[in-house]
Amino acid sequence: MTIMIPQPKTYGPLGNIPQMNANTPFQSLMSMAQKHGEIFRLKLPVGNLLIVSGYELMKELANSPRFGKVVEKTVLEKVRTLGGDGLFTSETNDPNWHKAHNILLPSFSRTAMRGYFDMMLDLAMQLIQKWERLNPDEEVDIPEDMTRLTLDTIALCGFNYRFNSFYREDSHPFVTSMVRALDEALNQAQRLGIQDKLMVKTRNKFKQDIDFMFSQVDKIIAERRANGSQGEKDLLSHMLHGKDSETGETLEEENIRYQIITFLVAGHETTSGLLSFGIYYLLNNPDKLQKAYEEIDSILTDPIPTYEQVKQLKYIRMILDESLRLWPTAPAFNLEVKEDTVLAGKYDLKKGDRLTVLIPQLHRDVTAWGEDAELFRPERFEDPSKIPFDAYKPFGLGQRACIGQQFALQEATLVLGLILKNFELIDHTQYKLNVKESLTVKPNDFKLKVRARKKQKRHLTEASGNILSTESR
Ligand code: FDE
Repeated sequence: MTIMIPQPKTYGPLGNIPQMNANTPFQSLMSMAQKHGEIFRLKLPVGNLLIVSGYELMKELANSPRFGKVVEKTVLEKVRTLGGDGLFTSETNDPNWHKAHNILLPSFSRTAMRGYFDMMLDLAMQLIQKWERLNPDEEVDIPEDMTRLTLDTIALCGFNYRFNSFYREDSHPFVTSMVRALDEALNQAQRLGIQDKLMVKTRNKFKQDIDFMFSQVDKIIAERRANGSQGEKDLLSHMLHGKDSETGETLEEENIRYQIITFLVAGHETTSGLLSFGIYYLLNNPDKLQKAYEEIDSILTDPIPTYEQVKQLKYIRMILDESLRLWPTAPAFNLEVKEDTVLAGKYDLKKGDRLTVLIPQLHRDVTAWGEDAELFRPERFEDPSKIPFDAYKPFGLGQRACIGQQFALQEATLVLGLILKNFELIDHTQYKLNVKESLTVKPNDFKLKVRARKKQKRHLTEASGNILSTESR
């Protein structure tokens, strides 16, 4: 016997629009999920959606070929104007997805990460140096500086290009165009077709921004082709020379452009949001912060950390894992039902139905995480055998899971480690979390002051420890 999938009350032709806050759609969905449960139906101008957030259902969705990623008609299709047939916005049955996936997988493997370490460190040190030079009363905008860092890191590791965001007040022109175009892509997804057609000026600007981005990236690719490789270890050199192990084919020029734009889009806000949430949670959990400082002080003993040391930062990694649990910065992904089927023995689904997995709500399912699911507790990730993996999907699933996972985690571990090694963070506004949404989520208007850590004091306590031990001898 199957049961009806619940649906919140609809308002005639408006369907469920009145329940959606246009600025915080994910948070609207989260509160509806609390009310309507593991799966519910929504009627929106873009069509009917099924919103899924239950552990029991995910066990099946994550492990069955009856479900697979689609580039849905709302948001991803708009982002496709920028990302083309790059990895993120291509369909799984597109030959270019397979080719690029095969060619790029080794570039994102765990072992490949060592090759990016020095470039990541270069940008992390720029952040540290900027903060060291601030006057005591100056504030740092955490998400803004984290975005400078992650964007510059993916550009340097991606195609050996420096946006030099720490040396400018305003964004690099490419970044301005990218941010504006992404914003407009999201706005288009929310506007009705007719409204959209009327906005001629906005549409022209959108086209200009995209043309500008394409021309800039094409120039970089052409220059690299012309000059040949100078021993760069970046993604671009892998893309120019890599061959698909199945077919022996290489990537086409236009596809390489789309991949580069894809990495910039996918790799910056997600990782910067992760770092911002991590810092937010540490400040609000002093005992965890203390534990993090202890790990940093015992492992990052040299001024410049090594790749091996960063790999040893287990507690920092757990902090990031737990931050991604409470606020997975890419908060949803979409699956299509491949054949008529029954989900979890109770819900009828039809071929072509679209499922949206609402990750933050899945990550708070008490049946997987326990009654304290809302609490920040990195210790959940201590013992891998105790992690309910089907209820933990910050990087999506299956073959379409995030290719940048190791990259993002290595970068974030290094940066959070270096921040804690060098600074004391001061929450002078007693910040209350307020989550801002775009394609990703991040803390809105989150500002702190930073002070160099009093290394002096540590030496003093160490010294007095010595005195004590001499005395007690
Ligand atoms: C992807 C991804 C995902 C899935 C989506 C869907 O399904 O639709 C997710 C969920 C994610 N991703 C998430 C994330 C988070 C973080 C922190 C990140 N992410 C990061 C990064 C970095 C980089 C570079 C990246 N990322 C990238 C990417 C890509 C390319 C993709 C697509 C893949 C395929 O093949 O499809 C993704 N990412 Fe991420």
